[in-house]
Amino acid sequence: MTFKRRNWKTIFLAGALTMTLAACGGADDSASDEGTDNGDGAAGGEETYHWQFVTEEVQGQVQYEYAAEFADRLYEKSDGRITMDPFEFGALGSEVDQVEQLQSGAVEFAIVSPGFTGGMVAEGQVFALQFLFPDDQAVTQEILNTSEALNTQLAAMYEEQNIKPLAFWTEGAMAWTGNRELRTPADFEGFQMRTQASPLIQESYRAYGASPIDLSWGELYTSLDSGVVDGQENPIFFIEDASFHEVQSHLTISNHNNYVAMTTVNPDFYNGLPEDIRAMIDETVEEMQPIVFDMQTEMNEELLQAIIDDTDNPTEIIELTEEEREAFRELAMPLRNYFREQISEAGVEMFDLLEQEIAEAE
Ligand code: 6CS
Repeated sequence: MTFKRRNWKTIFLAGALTMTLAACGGADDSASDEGTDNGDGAAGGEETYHWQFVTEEVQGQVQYEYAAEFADRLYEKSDGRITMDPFEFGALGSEVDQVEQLQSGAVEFAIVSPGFTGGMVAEGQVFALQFLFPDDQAVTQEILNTSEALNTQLAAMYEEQNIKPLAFWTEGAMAWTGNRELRTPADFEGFQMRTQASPLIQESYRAYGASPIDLSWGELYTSLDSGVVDGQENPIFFIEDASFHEVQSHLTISNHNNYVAMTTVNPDFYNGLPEDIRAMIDETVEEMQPIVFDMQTEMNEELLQAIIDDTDNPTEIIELTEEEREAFRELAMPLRNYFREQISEAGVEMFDLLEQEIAEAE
Protein backbone atom coordinates (compact mmCIF):
# COMPACT_ATOMS: atom_id res chain seq x y z
CA MET A 1 0.00 0.00 0.00
CA THR A 2 1.30 3.45 -0.79
CA PHE A 3 0.27 6.66 0.90
CA LYS A 4 0.30 10.05 -0.68
CA ARG A 5 2.52 12.17 1.50
CA ARG A 6 1.08 15.66 1.31
CA ASN A 7 2.88 18.07 3.50
CA TRP A 8 -0.35 19.33 4.93
CA LYS A 9 1.44 21.41 7.49
CA THR A 10 3.15 23.56 4.90
CA ILE A 11 -0.23 24.26 3.34
CA PHE A 12 -2.29 24.97 6.41
CA LEU A 13 0.00 26.10 9.19
CA ALA A 14 2.87 27.72 7.33
CA GLY A 15 1.62 31.24 7.96
CA ALA A 16 0.79 30.77 11.61
CA LEU A 17 4.00 28.88 12.37
CA THR A 18 6.23 31.42 10.66
CA MET A 19 4.69 34.17 12.78
CA THR A 20 5.13 32.20 16.00
CA LEU A 21 8.74 31.36 15.22
CA ALA A 22 9.52 34.98 14.42
CA ALA A 23 7.99 36.06 17.73
CA CYS A 24 10.05 33.42 19.58
CA GLY A 25 13.33 34.40 17.98
CA GLY A 26 13.35 31.53 15.49
CA ALA A 27 13.38 28.37 17.55
CA ASP A 28 14.20 25.21 15.61
CA ASP A 29 11.10 23.48 14.24
CA SER A 30 12.49 19.99 14.71
CA ALA A 31 12.62 18.12 18.01
CA SER A 32 16.15 17.72 19.34
CA ASP A 33 17.33 14.57 21.11
CA GLU A 34 20.09 16.31 22.99
CA GLY A 35 20.24 16.37 26.76
CA THR A 36 16.88 14.77 27.30
CA ASP A 37 15.54 12.83 30.24
CA ASN A 38 12.14 12.17 31.63
CA GLY A 39 12.06 15.16 33.89
CA ASP A 40 12.09 13.25 37.13
CA GLY A 41 13.61 16.20 38.95
CA ALA A 42 12.29 19.29 40.65
CA ALA A 43 9.48 21.53 39.47
CA GLY A 44 10.36 24.23 36.98
CA GLY A 45 14.09 24.85 36.65
CA GLU A 46 15.99 23.69 33.63
CA GLU A 47 14.83 20.09 33.58
CA THR A 48 14.50 18.71 30.06
CA TYR A 49 11.93 16.20 28.81
CA HIS A 50 11.74 13.88 25.87
CA TRP A 51 8.43 12.18 25.11
CA GLN A 52 6.82 9.97 22.51
CA PHE A 53 3.46 10.66 20.91
CA VAL A 54 2.00 7.74 19.01
CA THR A 55 -0.78 8.18 16.43
CA GLU A 56 -3.01 5.88 14.37
CA GLU A 57 -2.38 7.76 11.14
CA VAL A 58 0.50 8.71 8.84
CA GLN A 59 2.08 11.97 7.73
CA GLY A 60 -0.36 14.27 6.01
CA GLN A 61 -3.33 12.79 7.89
CA VAL A 62 -5.09 14.57 10.74
CA GLN A 63 -3.81 12.65 13.77
CA TYR A 64 -0.15 12.72 12.76
CA GLU A 65 -0.26 16.41 11.85
CA TYR A 66 -1.95 17.10 15.19
CA ALA A 67 0.87 15.34 17.05
CA ALA A 68 3.56 17.15 15.04
CA GLU A 69 1.98 20.54 15.75
CA PHE A 70 1.50 19.62 19.42
CA ALA A 71 5.21 18.79 19.65
CA ASP A 72 6.22 22.09 18.01
CA ARG A 73 4.06 24.10 20.36
CA LEU A 74 5.42 22.41 23.49
CA TYR A 75 8.97 22.90 22.23
CA GLU A 76 8.34 26.61 21.85
CA LYS A 77 6.43 27.08 25.10
CA SER A 78 9.20 25.35 27.06
CA ASP A 79 12.05 27.18 25.30
CA GLY A 80 13.26 23.88 23.93
CA ARG A 81 13.12 21.93 27.20
CA ILE A 82 10.35 19.63 25.94
CA THR A 83 10.96 17.58 22.82
CA MET A 84 8.48 15.04 21.49
CA ASP A 85 8.69 12.44 18.74
CA PRO A 86 5.41 11.99 16.89
CA PHE A 87 5.03 8.44 15.55
CA GLU A 88 3.15 7.45 12.42
CA PHE A 89 0.77 4.49 12.51
CA GLY A 90 2.64 1.21 12.15
CA ALA A 91 5.95 2.39 13.63
CA LEU A 92 5.10 0.88 17.03
CA GLY A 93 2.60 -1.86 16.07
CA SER A 94 -1.15 -2.04 15.61
CA GLU A 95 -3.72 0.40 17.03
CA VAL A 96 -4.31 -2.01 19.94
CA ASP A 97 -0.55 -2.40 20.61
CA GLN A 98 -0.34 1.39 20.81
CA VAL A 99 -3.04 1.55 23.48
CA GLU A 100 -1.10 -1.03 25.53
CA GLN A 101 2.09 1.01 25.17
CA LEU A 102 0.29 4.05 26.55
CA GLN A 103 -1.16 2.06 29.46
CA SER A 104 2.25 0.68 30.41
CA GLY A 105 3.96 4.07 30.07
CA ALA A 106 6.19 2.88 27.19
CA VAL A 107 4.86 5.95 25.35
CA GLU A 108 3.66 9.05 27.15
CA PHE A 109 1.02 10.33 24.69
CA ALA A 110 -1.28 8.63 22.20
CA ILE A 111 -4.16 9.50 19.97
CA VAL A 112 -6.71 6.78 20.52
CA SER A 113 -9.90 6.05 18.61
CA PRO A 114 -12.53 4.72 21.04
CA GLY A 115 -13.38 2.04 18.46
CA PHE A 116 -10.19 0.18 19.42
CA THR A 117 -10.91 0.16 23.17
CA GLY A 118 -14.55 -0.97 23.04
CA GLY A 119 -13.77 -4.29 24.73
CA MET A 120 -11.92 -2.51 27.55
CA VAL A 121 -14.02 0.61 28.21
CA ALA A 122 -17.49 -0.40 27.05
CA GLU A 123 -18.81 3.10 27.80
CA GLY A 124 -16.41 4.59 25.24
CA GLN A 125 -18.48 2.87 22.57
CA VAL A 126 -20.92 5.76 22.92
CA PHE A 127 -19.13 7.23 19.89
CA ALA A 128 -20.23 4.22 17.83
CA LEU A 129 -23.90 5.17 18.18
CA GLN A 130 -24.96 6.36 14.75
CA PHE A 131 -27.12 9.49 14.39
CA LEU A 132 -26.45 10.43 18.04
CA PHE A 133 -24.37 13.59 17.61
CA PRO A 134 -25.65 16.56 15.58
CA ASP A 135 -25.07 16.50 11.82
CA ASP A 136 -23.36 19.87 12.08
CA GLN A 137 -19.71 19.13 12.87
CA ALA A 138 -19.18 22.51 14.57
CA VAL A 139 -22.02 21.81 17.02
CA THR A 140 -20.65 18.32 17.61
CA GLN A 141 -17.18 19.71 18.30
CA GLU A 142 -18.63 22.19 20.79
CA ILE A 143 -20.27 19.27 22.64
CA LEU A 144 -16.98 17.36 22.60
CA ASN A 145 -15.22 20.43 24.04
CA THR A 146 -17.68 21.18 26.82
CA SER A 147 -19.50 17.96 27.72
CA GLU A 148 -19.21 17.03 31.38
CA ALA A 149 -20.47 13.54 30.52
CA LEU A 150 -17.45 13.01 28.26
CA ASN A 151 -14.71 15.15 29.75
CA THR A 152 -15.38 14.23 33.39
CA GLN A 153 -17.46 11.05 33.61
CA LEU A 154 -16.28 9.06 30.60
CA ALA A 155 -12.71 10.34 31.08
CA ALA A 156 -12.72 8.84 34.61
CA MET A 157 -13.72 5.44 33.18
CA TYR A 158 -10.77 5.55 30.79
CA GLU A 159 -8.47 6.66 33.60
CA GLU A 160 -9.36 3.51 35.54
CA GLN A 161 -7.74 1.66 32.62
CA ASN A 162 -4.61 3.84 32.76
CA ILE A 163 -5.64 5.99 29.82
CA LYS A 164 -6.23 9.68 30.56
CA PRO A 165 -8.19 11.50 27.85
CA LEU A 166 -7.19 15.16 27.65
CA ALA A 167 -9.49 16.05 24.75
CA PHE A 168 -12.08 14.62 22.37
CA TRP A 169 -12.22 15.91 18.79
CA THR A 170 -13.87 15.04 15.55
CA GLU A 171 -12.03 14.00 12.40
CA GLY A 172 -15.19 14.69 10.43
CA ALA A 173 -18.37 13.07 9.24
CA MET A 174 -18.00 9.47 8.14
CA ALA A 175 -18.95 8.16 4.72
CA TRP A 176 -19.40 4.60 3.46
CA THR A 177 -17.49 3.13 0.57
CA GLY A 178 -18.49 -0.09 -1.14
CA ASN A 179 -18.02 -2.29 -4.14
CA ARG A 180 -21.67 -1.57 -4.84
CA GLU A 181 -24.21 1.16 -4.19
CA LEU A 182 -25.10 1.69 -0.50
CA ARG A 183 -28.28 3.73 -0.47
CA THR A 184 -30.78 1.71 1.58
CA PRO A 185 -30.46 -0.76 4.46
CA ALA A 186 -31.31 -3.53 1.96
CA ASP A 187 -28.02 -2.73 0.18
CA PHE A 188 -26.18 -3.89 3.32
CA GLU A 189 -27.78 -7.35 3.19
CA GLY A 190 -24.91 -9.87 3.18
CA PHE A 191 -22.37 -7.03 2.83
CA GLN A 192 -18.95 -7.77 4.39
CA MET A 193 -18.35 -4.54 6.27
CA ARG A 194 -14.93 -3.74 7.70
CA THR A 195 -15.19 -2.15 11.13
CA GLN A 196 -12.97 -1.41 14.09
CA ALA A 197 -13.10 -3.99 16.87
CA SER A 198 -15.84 -2.37 19.01
CA PRO A 199 -18.77 -4.78 19.62
CA LEU A 200 -21.23 -1.89 19.33
CA ILE A 201 -19.92 -0.81 15.92
CA GLN A 202 -20.34 -4.40 14.79
CA GLU A 203 -23.85 -4.70 16.22
CA SER A 204 -24.81 -1.46 14.44
CA TYR A 205 -23.91 -2.96 11.07
CA ARG A 206 -25.64 -6.24 11.91
CA ALA A 207 -28.77 -4.13 12.44
CA TYR A 208 -28.48 -3.09 8.78
CA GLY A 209 -28.08 -6.72 7.69
CA ALA A 210 -24.31 -6.56 7.08
CA SER A 211 -21.63 -9.02 8.23
CA PRO A 212 -19.04 -6.98 10.13
CA ILE A 213 -15.38 -8.01 10.07
CA ASP A 214 -12.86 -6.23 12.24
CA LEU A 215 -9.50 -5.40 10.74
CA SER A 216 -6.68 -2.98 11.38
CA TRP A 217 -6.74 -0.24 8.76
CA GLY A 218 -3.22 -1.32 7.80
CA GLU A 219 -4.80 -4.35 6.12
CA LEU A 220 -7.78 -2.54 4.71
CA TYR A 221 -6.62 -1.45 1.25
CA THR A 222 -5.55 -4.99 0.36
CA SER A 223 -8.69 -6.48 1.88
CA LEU A 224 -10.93 -4.16 -0.16
CA ASP A 225 -8.88 -4.79 -3.28
CA SER A 226 -9.01 -8.57 -2.97
CA GLY A 227 -12.68 -8.65 -1.94
CA VAL A 228 -12.06 -10.01 1.58
CA VAL A 229 -14.38 -7.16 2.61
CA ASP A 230 -16.92 -5.26 0.51
CA GLY A 231 -16.74 -1.86 2.15
CA GLN A 232 -15.89 0.32 5.12
CA GLU A 233 -16.66 3.60 6.92
CA ASN A 234 -14.28 6.53 7.47
CA PRO A 235 -14.02 10.30 7.14
CA ILE A 236 -13.53 11.37 3.53
CA PHE A 237 -9.97 12.71 4.01
CA PHE A 238 -8.94 9.27 5.22
CA ILE A 239 -10.69 7.43 2.38
CA GLU A 240 -8.80 9.48 -0.18
CA ASP A 241 -5.44 9.63 1.59
CA ALA A 242 -5.39 5.86 2.15
CA SER A 243 -6.56 5.42 -1.49
CA PHE A 244 -9.56 3.28 -0.54
CA HIS A 245 -11.57 4.98 -3.28
CA GLU A 246 -9.20 3.42 -5.82
CA VAL A 247 -10.44 -0.05 -4.89
CA GLN A 248 -14.09 0.83 -4.29
CA SER A 249 -16.69 1.76 -6.88
CA HIS A 250 -19.12 3.76 -4.71
CA LEU A 251 -18.95 6.36 -1.95
CA THR A 252 -22.05 7.27 0.07
CA ILE A 253 -22.16 10.61 1.85
CA SER A 254 -24.26 9.32 4.73
CA ASN A 255 -23.09 11.40 7.70
CA HIS A 256 -24.32 8.51 9.84
CA ASN A 257 -21.75 9.38 12.48
CA ASN A 258 -18.65 11.44 13.06
CA TYR A 259 -15.20 10.02 13.74
CA VAL A 260 -14.06 10.91 17.25
CA ALA A 261 -10.44 10.72 18.37
CA MET A 262 -9.04 11.27 21.85
CA THR A 263 -5.79 12.94 22.86
CA THR A 264 -4.61 10.74 25.71
CA VAL A 265 -1.72 10.60 28.16
CA ASN A 266 -0.43 8.00 30.60
CA PRO A 267 -1.95 9.18 33.93
CA ASP A 268 0.99 8.26 36.22
CA PHE A 269 3.38 10.09 33.94
CA TYR A 270 1.09 13.14 33.71
CA ASN A 271 0.35 13.30 37.44
CA GLY A 272 4.06 13.06 38.23
CA LEU A 273 5.00 16.11 36.16
CA PRO A 274 5.77 19.51 37.71
CA GLU A 275 2.79 21.83 37.68
CA ASP A 276 4.29 24.30 35.19
CA ILE A 277 4.96 21.52 32.70
CA ARG A 278 1.45 20.12 33.10
CA ALA A 279 0.09 23.64 32.53
CA MET A 280 1.97 23.83 29.21
CA ILE A 281 0.45 20.51 28.14
CA ASP A 282 -3.06 21.61 29.13
CA GLU A 283 -2.66 24.92 27.31
CA THR A 284 -1.48 23.11 24.18
CA VAL A 285 -4.39 20.67 24.33
CA GLU A 286 -6.79 23.62 24.45
CA GLU A 287 -5.08 25.50 21.64
CA MET A 288 -5.22 22.43 19.42
CA GLN A 289 -9.02 22.06 19.54
CA PRO A 290 -9.87 24.81 17.01
CA ILE A 291 -6.76 24.01 14.99
CA VAL A 292 -7.65 20.36 14.51
CA PHE A 293 -11.25 21.27 13.78
CA ASP A 294 -10.18 23.57 10.93
CA MET A 295 -7.62 21.03 9.76
CA GLN A 296 -10.14 18.21 9.37
CA THR A 297 -12.73 20.53 7.76
CA GLU A 298 -10.24 21.66 5.16
CA MET A 299 -8.86 18.18 4.49
CA ASN A 300 -12.31 16.61 4.19
CA GLU A 301 -13.43 19.26 1.69
CA GLU A 302 -10.24 19.23 -0.31
CA LEU A 303 -10.02 15.45 -0.53
CA LEU A 304 -13.67 14.98 -1.49
CA GLN A 305 -12.82 17.14 -4.48
CA ALA A 306 -9.72 15.01 -5.11
CA ILE A 307 -11.92 11.88 -5.26
CA ILE A 308 -14.29 13.62 -7.69
CA ASP A 309 -11.34 14.75 -9.82
CA ASP A 310 -9.64 11.33 -9.87
CA THR A 311 -10.88 10.25 -13.27
CA ASP A 312 -8.35 7.38 -13.40
CA ASN A 313 -10.25 5.83 -10.48
CA PRO A 314 -13.86 6.87 -11.01
CA THR A 315 -16.05 6.71 -7.90
CA GLU A 316 -19.81 7.05 -8.00
CA ILE A 317 -20.77 9.47 -5.26
CA ILE A 318 -24.19 9.16 -3.64
CA GLU A 319 -25.48 11.77 -1.22
CA LEU A 320 -28.29 10.38 0.91
CA THR A 321 -31.48 12.43 1.15
CA GLU A 322 -32.97 13.06 4.59
CA GLU A 323 -35.60 10.43 3.82
CA GLU A 324 -32.92 7.87 2.94
CA ARG A 325 -31.01 8.69 6.11
CA GLU A 326 -34.22 8.23 8.10
CA ALA A 327 -34.38 4.55 7.10
CA PHE A 328 -30.93 4.01 8.64
CA ARG A 329 -31.71 6.16 11.69
CA GLU A 330 -34.74 3.98 12.49
CA LEU A 331 -32.59 0.85 12.52
CA ALA A 332 -29.87 2.58 14.52
CA MET A 333 -32.12 3.87 17.33
CA PRO A 334 -32.59 0.50 19.16
CA LEU A 335 -28.82 0.31 19.53
CA ARG A 336 -29.08 2.96 22.25
CA ASN A 337 -30.90 0.49 24.50
CA TYR A 338 -28.46 -2.24 23.53
CA PHE A 339 -25.63 0.11 24.59
CA ARG A 340 -27.32 0.84 27.94
CA GLU A 341 -27.52 -2.89 28.62
CA GLN A 342 -23.78 -3.36 27.99
CA ILE A 343 -22.47 -0.65 30.31
CA SER A 344 -22.12 0.09 34.03
CA GLU A 345 -24.58 2.14 36.08
CA ALA A 346 -22.12 5.04 35.99
CA GLY A 347 -22.04 4.58 32.23
CA VAL A 348 -25.83 4.87 32.01
CA GLU A 349 -25.66 8.10 34.05
CA MET A 350 -22.96 9.39 31.71
CA PHE A 351 -25.10 8.54 28.68
CA ASP A 352 -28.23 10.19 30.15
CA LEU A 353 -26.27 13.37 30.76
CA LEU A 354 -24.72 13.26 27.28
CA GLU A 355 -28.13 12.89 25.66
CA GLN A 356 -29.31 15.89 27.66
CA GLU A 357 -26.25 17.91 26.63
CA ILE A 358 -26.81 17.02 22.97
CA ALA A 359 -30.49 17.97 23.17
CA GLU A 360 -29.54 21.34 24.68
CA ALA A 361 -26.89 21.99 22.03
CA GLU A 362 -29.35 21.21 19.26
O1 6CS B 1 -10.38 3.20 10.07
C1 6CS B 1 -9.48 3.25 10.91
O2 6CS B 1 -9.24 2.32 11.66
C2 6CS B 1 -8.63 4.51 10.97
N1 6CS B 1 -9.41 5.66 10.61
C3 6CS B 1 -9.05 6.86 10.95
C4 6CS B 1 -9.80 8.06 10.48
N2 6CS B 1 -8.01 7.08 11.75
C5 6CS B 1 -7.19 6.02 12.31
C6 6CS B 1 -7.97 4.72 12.33
O3 6CS B 1 -7.18 3.66 12.73
